[in-house]
Amino acid sequence: MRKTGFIALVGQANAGKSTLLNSFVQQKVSIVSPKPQTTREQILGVWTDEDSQMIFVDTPGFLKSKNALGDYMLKSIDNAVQDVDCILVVIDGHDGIDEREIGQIAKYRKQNVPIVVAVTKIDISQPDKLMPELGKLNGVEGISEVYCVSAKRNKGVEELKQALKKYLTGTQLYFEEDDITDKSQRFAVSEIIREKVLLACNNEIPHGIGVEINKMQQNGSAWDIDATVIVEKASHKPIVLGKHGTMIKSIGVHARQSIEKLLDSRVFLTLWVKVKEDWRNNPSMLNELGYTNRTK
Ligand SMILES: Nc1nc2c(ncn2[C@@H]2O[C@H](COP(=O)(O)OP(=O)(O)OP(=O)(O)O)[C@@H](O)[C@H]2O)c(=O)[nH]1
Ligand SMILES: [Mg+2]
Repeated sequence: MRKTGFIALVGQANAGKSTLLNSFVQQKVSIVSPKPQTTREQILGVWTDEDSQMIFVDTPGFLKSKNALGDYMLKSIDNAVQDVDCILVVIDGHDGIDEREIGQIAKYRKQNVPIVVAVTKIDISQPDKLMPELGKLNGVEGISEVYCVSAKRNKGVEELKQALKKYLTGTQLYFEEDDITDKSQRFAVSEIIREKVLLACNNEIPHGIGVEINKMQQNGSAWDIDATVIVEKASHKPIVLGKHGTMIKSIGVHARQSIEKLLDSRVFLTLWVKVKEDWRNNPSMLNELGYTNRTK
């Protein structure tokens, strides 16, 4: 009988949680960028093999909430750690371990489930700097195991995944054997577009981006997709458009290429840019974009 269960990935923004989740399930289910707060909600990555079904729960990085979207993101971290079999605290080994991370481990002890620490990005960490950082985890109460990995280079990830299997407590399958996520293709398309905007834009713009899919239709052997990139200030619109529309055009090209891979089909993508002032505090906009509070 297979062992099954949920493992929540939590940690600071930018620690490498989504990259690790993608590496666990060997597919890109969660977008990745160097900008903090890339992930905005819980995203499940499902791995099924002959002896297990592991459901990894990606979460937003910890943040100080500044608006209704931030409240939603914090709540989704809290929801994600409820009723899981194990909490995997992801720490950026290159950045070093700080007190906030140790403090969070203490907080998760209250959940009464095993806590495993994944120190990631070891491909860019200097061993002589990493060792004293790891020393900080010695004696922290409640940690069952510590693993060092590089999710980007796929180093140590398989060993960690095998080690996590012992914490699974269920026996029922939660997903079909070939499922890799709980999210729809429509969600994946909107996230790919958001990822390309995050990669192209700097400063405060990434945090205020929303993506709405207006149309997603199969047309013969191709897909017709029409989407709106929402910005929260009028001054952001010309930046996302770029001079003579060059920026949005380049975002569109990169997004189309990734969506074609996802859908394994030709894609015609039309992108619009619209201003919705302060949408991150607007309940109906949050609802429209799918940022609605629900419990797992
Ligand atoms: N060199 C290296 N970079 C990594 C590794 N894992 C993640 N990164 C990079 O770190 C940045 C953040 O990665 P994400 O996976 O988006 O981090 P996250 O913890 O999900 O971030 P939020 O969703 O914003 O909380 C990206 O630029 C990744 O490419 C790794 O193992 N090695
Ligand atoms: Mg993420």
